[in-house]
Amino acid sequence: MGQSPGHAAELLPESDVAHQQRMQWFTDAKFGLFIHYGVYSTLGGEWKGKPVPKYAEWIQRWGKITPEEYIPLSADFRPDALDADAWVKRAKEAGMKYMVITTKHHEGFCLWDSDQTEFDLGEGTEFDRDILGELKAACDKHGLGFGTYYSIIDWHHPSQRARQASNQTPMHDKEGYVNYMKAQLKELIEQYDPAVMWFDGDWANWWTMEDGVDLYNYLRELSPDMVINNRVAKRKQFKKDFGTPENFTPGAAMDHAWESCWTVNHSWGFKKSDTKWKSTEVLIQKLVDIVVKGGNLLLNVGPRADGSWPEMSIQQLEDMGRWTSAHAEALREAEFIALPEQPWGRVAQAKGSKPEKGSLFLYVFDWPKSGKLGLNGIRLGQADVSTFAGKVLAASHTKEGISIDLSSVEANDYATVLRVDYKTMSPQ
Ligand code: FHN
Repeated sequence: MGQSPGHAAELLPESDVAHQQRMQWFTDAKFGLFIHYGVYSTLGGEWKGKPVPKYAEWIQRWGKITPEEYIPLSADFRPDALDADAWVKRAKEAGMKYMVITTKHHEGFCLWDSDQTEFDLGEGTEFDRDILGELKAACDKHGLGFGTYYSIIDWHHPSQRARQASNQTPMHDKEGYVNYMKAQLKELIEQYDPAVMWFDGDWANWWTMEDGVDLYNYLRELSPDMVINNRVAKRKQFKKDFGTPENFTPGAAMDHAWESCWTVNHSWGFKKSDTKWKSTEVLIQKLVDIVVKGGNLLLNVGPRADGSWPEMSIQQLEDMGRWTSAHAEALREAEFIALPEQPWGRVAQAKGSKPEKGSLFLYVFDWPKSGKLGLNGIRLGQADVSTFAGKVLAASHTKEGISIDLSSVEANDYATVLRVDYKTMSPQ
């Protein structure tokens, strides 16, 4: 699956059943927390007193910071205020089921004490807590999956280090670097047993599909149940274990598992000047839009270097949590149904629905001025019942589909959920 023709390396065999079983928790999860956290968090997107454009975790590149200037900044990275339990509780209360943290972003700094490098949060620094261990323990305690992000490009490793960080890192010793990655990934697996290994940086021109397949197989043997994202190889062609659209939501369901990552403002890493906070309405509607198409939303927060979160992101997650807990069924039970686009919002079918009996969830984003909701492209049997919070709503057939009377429905600010239970359903 996902390999280009004539490709030498083969994925280790896995039956469809085994694959589906391994992936089930992930596809059921629907919503996860992404965390971008590293030495760049100490700068908050500013260099020498001035904001640097673009993503804060890329500041080394866009601020033209040399390795000699950047490396010493790691001494300022002290997550003293990091409260793993509080981070994970915020995620849980927002309705998230897993988290993924940047254990090594492009800057090359490692958030755990790696035997492979000194550029890490570990021995030799004044900070001697194992923050990944704390987060993993908190995830276990609160029932969330723990995931580790790992960048393939590495601006610090001697095989790629240059005067200036770049999009295409030079490569001087690929074999040495691949061994380094494998040793580090083994450390992560042995120490933290991640449920997800989330790669990035696959666009490096020295990284091939074959390298990705080899790494995938290596990891699969080390951790048979771990879920691995498609950026382990080349994201545009490789589909296993899940696709990773970024700042983008596909128009329909896909033939493989996928997770769309978005951030709560603009930058992934903490950036003081970034005020492009997404509204709760945008975030909830994004979550619904993704979930009805069978995907997961991985929503990113960029904590400050000390481990505290910007107030706004705490607020955003709390607001989302109020909606997700009130509409848990309409999120957890949603399955893709191919229907024409509905101008007012989204539609999903409830798990296990069949043409002869089932339910639909309607998520109303834009309130129809007429007070009547037209569900187009569908014909239902006579005894079909549309409900809102247990109240039965009047519904009638129209030329286009059905029309539901919303006069007794109280609109929700973000997305109002109705349920339609039908005895028969057919396309219009
Ligand atoms: O370059 C990174 C970026 O900094 C961020 O980590 C995002 C998250 O998916 N991924 C990369 C670009 O694809």
